Amino acid sequence: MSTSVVVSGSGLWTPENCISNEELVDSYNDYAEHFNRINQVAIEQGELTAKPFSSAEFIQKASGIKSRYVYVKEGILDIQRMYPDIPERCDEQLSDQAEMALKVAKLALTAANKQAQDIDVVIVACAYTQRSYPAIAIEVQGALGIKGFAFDMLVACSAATFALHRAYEMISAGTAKSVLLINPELTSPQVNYCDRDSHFIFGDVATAMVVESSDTASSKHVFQILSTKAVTDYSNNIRSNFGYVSRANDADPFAADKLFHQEGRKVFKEVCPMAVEHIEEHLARHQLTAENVNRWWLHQANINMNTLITRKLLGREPAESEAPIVLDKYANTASAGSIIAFNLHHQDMQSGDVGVLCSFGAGYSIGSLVLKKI
Ligand code: CO8
Repeated sequence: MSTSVVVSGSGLWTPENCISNEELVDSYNDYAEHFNRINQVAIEQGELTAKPFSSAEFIQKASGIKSRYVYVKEGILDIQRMYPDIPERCDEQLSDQAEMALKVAKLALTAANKQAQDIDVVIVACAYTQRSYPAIAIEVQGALGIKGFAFDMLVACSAATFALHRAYEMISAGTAKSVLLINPELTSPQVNYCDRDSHFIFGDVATAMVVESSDTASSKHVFQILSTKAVTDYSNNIRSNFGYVSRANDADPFAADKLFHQEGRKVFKEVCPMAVEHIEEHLARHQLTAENVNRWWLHQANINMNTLITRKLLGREPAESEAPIVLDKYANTASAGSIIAFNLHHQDMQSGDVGVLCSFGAGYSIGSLVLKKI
C-alpha cells in the first residue's frame, strides 16, 4: 500500500471525581434558595431577578447528561463558593493541564507502540490554557524529553479536530514524522455553577492521539486519515469573555459574561444544519455517502443534536453502536468529546471500515476527518 497519514493510537484519562445530576442540582437549588432568601427585598423591588430552580430530569432530557467528571470536586458543590478549589502551583511545579496531558500522553504513546523519542511535534489543543506562556505543549514536550517543537492551539470545541488537521498536513508535507496531540480539557474553572441554564453542561477529561506516516506505524489499531475538513463562521452565541485584558478593563472575573455562556437554543438550531452539510460535502470528496459510514464519532454536546444530525444524514435512526454517545457519563468535554467516543469505540472495527470524526461548537467551528481502518 502507498504511504498515507494514520492515527496509530489514542488515550483517555478520566479524573477520579464525578458529580451526578442529582448532586449538582441539590447544591444549585440550595444556593438558589439561599440567594432568593437573602435578596428577597431586592427581588420584590425588581432590582434583582430570583434564581430559578434546576432539575435533574430536565438536564437528562434536554442534554442526555447524567453525570460529569471533574478534576477537583472541592468547592463546586459548596454554596458559599460554587467553583472548584484548585490550589495555585509555583513556577517550579508542573501545571495542572500539563499533569493531565502527561497522564494521557503516556496512554496514547503505549497504544501507538511509540516511545517519547519517536515523537517530534507536540500539540496541546483545547478550549482554554491556564496561562499564555510558556506554552503548555512545550512544558509537556520538556517533561517527556521530546526533541522538536510544540505549540498550543485554542479552537474551543473544535481544537482537537483542527489540531488533527494540522498534524495531517505536517506529516503529509514531511515537516514532522510523528505528532502527539493532547486535549487536556479543564473546563470546570470556567463553568458558571450559579447559572441554572449552563451549570450542568461541562466536565473535565484529557484525550490524546498519535498521528504518523503509515510507513512507521506498528500498532494494532491503525486508521488512515483519508482527508480533513474545517470551517468557521463567526457567531456570538457561545462566548467566554475572560482574557488577559480583563484586568485592564477592571473587569470582575466572576461576572457571568466572563464565564462560559451561550444562547443554547440558537446554537442547536444553527449548528445542526451546518454540521450535516459539512459532513455530506466531506464524504462526497471520497464518493462516499452516510450509508457507507460504519461509525460516527461525533462531538458530544447534546444527545438530541447528535440524533438529529445522524438522522438527517442517514434518513433513519442511528443504532447506538453506529453513533456512540459518551456524554451521559462525561458531559460536554469541549474538544475531547469526539476523541473519547473514538477511544472507547474503535477496536471492534474491521479493515476497510469507514468512520467520521466530527466536532462542532463555539466560533462557530466545525472540524471533521474521514478515517478508514487499515
Ligand atoms: N433545570 C430546569 N429547567 C431548565 C434548566 C434546568 N437546569 N435550564 C433551562 N431550563 C428551562 C428554561 O428556562 C426553559 O424554560 P421556559 O420554557 O419556561 O423558558 C426550558 O427549560 C427550556 O429551556 P431551553 O430552551 O434553554 O432548553 P433546551 O431544550 O434548548 O436545552 C440546552 C438547553 C441543553 C443547553 C440545549 O439548548 C443545547 O444543548 N444546545 C446546544 C448547545 C451547544 O451545543 N453548545 C455548545 C457549547 S460547548 C462549546 O462550544 C465549547 C465551548 C468551550 C468550552 C467551555 C467550557 C466551560
